[in-house]
Amino acid sequence: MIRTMNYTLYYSPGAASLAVHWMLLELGVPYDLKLIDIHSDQQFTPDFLKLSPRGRLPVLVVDGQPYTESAALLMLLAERHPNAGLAPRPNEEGRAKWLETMVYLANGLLPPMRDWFYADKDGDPVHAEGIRALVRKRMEDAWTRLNAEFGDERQFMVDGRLSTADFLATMIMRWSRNMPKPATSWPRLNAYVQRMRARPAFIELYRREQLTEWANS
Ligand SMILES: N[C@@H](CCC(=O)N[C@@H](CS)C(=O)NCC(=O)O)C(=O)O
Repeated sequence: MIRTMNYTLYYSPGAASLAVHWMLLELGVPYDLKLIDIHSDQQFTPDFLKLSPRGRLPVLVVDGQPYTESAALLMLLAERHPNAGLAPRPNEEGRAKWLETMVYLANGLLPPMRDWFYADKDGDPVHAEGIRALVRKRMEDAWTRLNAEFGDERQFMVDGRLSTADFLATMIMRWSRNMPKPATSWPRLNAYVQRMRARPAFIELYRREQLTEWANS
């Protein structure tokens, strides 16, 4: 039984922390927010490296213990707040699809998006253009597939219900906004994004992270 609910999120505006921040707002739980500006390399200060040894965001401190990996943090929060219904429970309808979708997003889409932004830094800059060309193909194939899966009726990533997968997927779609073909070039994904961005928690997230780009007009 979980006795306390004490959260501190280390974030940088628009970074992989965004999905976790959004979920905390959807849950309506109290949390502390600490800004680590990755554009001024604050992720490499000795104090932050104690929390996240690779210097990566997000970090969520849960009851005094730091944890990383956005997808895992979303799943952890869903588990700690089961009544919010942001993940199907074991044996509940949609559970298998939810697991599949979370792993697909974390395994199939987060790594190429990191490569899109960090090809020069994580690898040899000589190969960066080739890496980005592959990422572009992977992401466009993914958007094509997701767009087809959405059909005309489906509202959410896991049919029939809002879940952690929506915060993760929307964040990844947001990161594609300056790619040659962003996710919103696909009509059903565009409609999905419009719905997700209209959520009051998303609007509040933008206010708290002081984001403006890629909002509903
Ligand atoms: N798989 C990780 C990716 C974490 C990640 O790469 N975060 C980026 C921001 S989006 C970061 O910390 N960048 C700073 C750096 O690598 O120096 C997650 O989803 O949490």
